[in-house]
Amino acid sequence: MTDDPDVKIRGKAETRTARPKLHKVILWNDDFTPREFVTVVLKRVFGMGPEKAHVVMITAHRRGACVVAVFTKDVAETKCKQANDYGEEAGFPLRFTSEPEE
Ligand code: TYC
Repeated sequence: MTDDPDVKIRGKAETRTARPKLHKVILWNDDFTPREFVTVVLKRVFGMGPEKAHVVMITAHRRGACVVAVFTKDVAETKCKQANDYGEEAGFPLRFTSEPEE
């Protein structure tokens, strides 16, 4: 028996369900990165269309941060690095982070 909520009990046997936690990518606002640059990065790295990229950018701008999307841990970390590298190469403090979903 177990208290782990990821372990489901079916009948007499225990069935372990491999359900790796998803990780959310968060975009943080700053005072220096141009809005247009943020939307370009969202389109390139996260495959967003222009409207969605604008909504995510403006949400981070107004509220301080915005969840971009959720991915497996590896994909979330890779996309954060790609997006942060774009900002760094252009000399902007644009910052994406990732963390496990609750
Ligand atoms: N606040 C920036 C500006 O006014 C734009 C911006 C939006 C930067 C979202 C980062 O995550 C961000 N130029």
